[in-house]
Amino acid sequence: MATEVSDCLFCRIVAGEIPADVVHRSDRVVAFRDVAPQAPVHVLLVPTEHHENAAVLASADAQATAELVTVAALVADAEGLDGHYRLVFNTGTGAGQSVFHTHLHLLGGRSMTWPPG
Ligand code: DGP
Repeated sequence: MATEVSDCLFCRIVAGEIPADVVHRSDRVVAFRDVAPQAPVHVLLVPTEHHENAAVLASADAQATAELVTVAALVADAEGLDGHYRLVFNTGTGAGQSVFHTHLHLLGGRSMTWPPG
């Protein structure tokens, strides 16, 4: 069962209380399109249980952490990205994290530069 934090945006999307364009759902992971896409394909993969960031999730639930990555690969295939995509966990405000429920960004469909901004 998911642990829900009532004022968490992504907990509310997981619970279906806030609409989202969901592309994959399992017991542990929900994937939905980012509302402000930074690439032609921009999907967020979130654990159904609330954890503040990727490191906290990894300490609490290694299986869910791994599933974020494996589901990202499935979604990338379904979106026709042909093995070319970027996965990003922003951690902390200084790194651009704005929603404090772990989420893995899947970005693809355009060429990407390095370093990221
Ligand atoms: P980050 O900045 O790494 O914490 O990423 C948060 C992402 O969440 C950002 O790319 C925009 C996205 N986002 C914010 N609010 C919503 C929402 O209500 N629905 C959806 N689908 N995405 C959202």
